[in-house]
Amino acid sequence: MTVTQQTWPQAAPFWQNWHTQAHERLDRAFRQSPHLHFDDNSRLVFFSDMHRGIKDRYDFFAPNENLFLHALGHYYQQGYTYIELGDGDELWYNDFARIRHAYGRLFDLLNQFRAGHRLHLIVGNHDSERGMFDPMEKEGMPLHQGLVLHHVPSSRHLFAVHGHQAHPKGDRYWWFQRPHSRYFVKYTLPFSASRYHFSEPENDLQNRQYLANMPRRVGNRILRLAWQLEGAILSWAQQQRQAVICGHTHLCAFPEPHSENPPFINIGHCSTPGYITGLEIAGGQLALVKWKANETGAYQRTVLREMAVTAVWP
Ligand SMILES: [Mn+2]
Repeated sequence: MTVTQQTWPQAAPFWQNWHTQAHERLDRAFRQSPHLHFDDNSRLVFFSDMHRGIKDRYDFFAPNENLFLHALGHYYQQGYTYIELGDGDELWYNDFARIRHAYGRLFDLLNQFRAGHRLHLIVGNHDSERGMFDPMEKEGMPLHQGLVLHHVPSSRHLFAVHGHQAHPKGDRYWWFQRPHSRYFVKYTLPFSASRYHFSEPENDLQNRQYLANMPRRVGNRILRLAWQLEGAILSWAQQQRQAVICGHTHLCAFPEPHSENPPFINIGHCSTPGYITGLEIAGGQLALVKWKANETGAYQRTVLREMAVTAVWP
């Protein structure tokens, strides 16, 4: 398979070890995930990686709040079920109570989805102040490791998971990593305000996304871990013959039409000011979408790429 060969030199024991451990964690997440059945009348929408903070200078979702509320409000009106695919909240930097207070309107909307049994929360690494497999909840609502989506008419499966399970070291050092982020990294990276802003994905994903506001070569060095991590998920998807929908790396991915590669979808993120990306499943179609303001300031939705659910395994 060409995709993983680019990112995973077979000879290096480190990579093999990483993939073995990543696959074990993905297996475990898969076993712990509840199942959700859907058909061609179902409407599902996924967003991830808002990293909601407390609207301070480290909260890059704040400028997107109205855009996100507009998009999610649209899906609420249209009868969609909302699946938050991890890293909704930035708990490495903040306490949940303060985030909840800063984003009252957004949590009200989430509670409206919840009241209609139309909300599912999937855990991301930043949703937890503890280890990744520790039980977690938000306002009494459990966070799941993932969600196994069954398309009833075609009996095809899609596995929705945040994707941090494929990180090489897992989160063995969470007790160090979380406080280290909160009390050190946050204040000592003068470039942090621009560091994780990503270039905007264009129609049909023609461009490769990069880290904006820094030289391309420097950004690519930082992104290398993201590409390698996706390589670990791809090889798991291939071995398990399991289509995957993930987030975590903030980089959009969607199979090309008639592609031989395993169906691997990354829904992108919502924490670069100016645009958000997500995934819709409706009418038996998967569509990677982008929302942003047009020249007149009106919020607009564009489909970046789409395919039929039945084309997931050709
Ligand atoms: Mn993440």
